Amino acid sequence: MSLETLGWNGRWRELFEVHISEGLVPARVVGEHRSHFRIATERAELSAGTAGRLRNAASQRSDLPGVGDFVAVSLSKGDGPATIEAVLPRTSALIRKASGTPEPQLLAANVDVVFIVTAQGGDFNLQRMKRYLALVQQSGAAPVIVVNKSDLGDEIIGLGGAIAGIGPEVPTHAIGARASDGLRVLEQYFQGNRTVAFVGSSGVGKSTLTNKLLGRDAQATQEVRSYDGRGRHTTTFRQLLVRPQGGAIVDTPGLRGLELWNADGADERDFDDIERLATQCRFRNCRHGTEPGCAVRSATALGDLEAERLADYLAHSGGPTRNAR
Ligand SMILES: Nc1nc2c(ncn2[C@@H]2O[C@H](COP(=O)(O)OP(=O)(O)OP(=O)(O)O)[C@@H](O)[C@H]2O)c(=O)[nH]1
Ligand SMILES: [Mg+2]
Ligand SMILES: [Zn+2]
Repeated sequence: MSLETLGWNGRWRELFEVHISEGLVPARVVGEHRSHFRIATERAELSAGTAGRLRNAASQRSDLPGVGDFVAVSLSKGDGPATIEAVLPRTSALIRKASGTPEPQLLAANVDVVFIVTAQGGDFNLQRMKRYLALVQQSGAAPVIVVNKSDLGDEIIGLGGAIAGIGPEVPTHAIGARASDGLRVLEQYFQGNRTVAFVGSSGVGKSTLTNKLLGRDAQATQEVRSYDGRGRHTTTFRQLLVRPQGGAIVDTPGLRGLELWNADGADERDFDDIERLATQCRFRNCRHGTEPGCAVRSATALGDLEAERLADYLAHSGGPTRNAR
């Protein structure tokens, strides 16, 4: 795969020039995991760590590499992981400054367009849309509102005034991802190998739309819960997926933190996301305290899970906070 398909262009070539003499290779970060990154170079997709020098120079966590970053890497001679030596200056940065997280969290870098995805059938919430819009407007990327699940009705489009009130200049498209209804209009946003990130509540169909626009089933999707129509936090890692037709998609997990301030506070009471993470802990009976290989603690450290929510969960489940004496 050529770097151009990944969004590489004259700007990046120029910025990378200083690293050529250092023997470094250009790459894009396509995945962020607990202990490592996945990067794509012109030749291969590889695992990578970050150079200590880079970690020491970062004044905050969002300075460190994240999904979408173009980076300069040194390849290992053997089978070992590559090392990210430098992050090229970003054109945009989608950064969440949520309550409860210790530091600003980088959701995606070098994103040109963000689809703020909502869905017919009860997801729409004007306050939440405004928070998403603020997040995008601060990032340097262009916002686009995508109303999914057209087969379930047209109540949101009927509320046209409310959406227009958010920002009249924001393009809004009604689509049905599952039946591939109206997807062609979205192609324009990928032109010139641009990168589009999808944000929105769990269950609105971000991964379904990702798969349709990629033309393959790259991402897992899951039915919303029958009793309240909410999603199940199926996507747990941010990932950049390259489209064979050009352009890239950053699929993201539903942003719990942005929903915490819902008027009804309902989101604070269910912990599906934490229980899902807990299935990845090394020990079945992990109490998410000091156990090694705890996926829940790792998610907190990565900023994917708010420390506040974890504390709330532990208090409800009788975890280590309650029992710590
Ligand atoms: N009725 C209807 N359902 C859809 C449509 N698009 C997606 N869905 C369904 O909505 C459910 C959730 O879809 P996902 O793509 O997993 O949602 P997501 O936004 O990625 O959710 P998270 O990964 O949890 O953040 C699945 O059962 C999809 O089949 C649509 O156009 N109409
Ligand atoms: Mg998903
Ligand atoms: Zn654990």
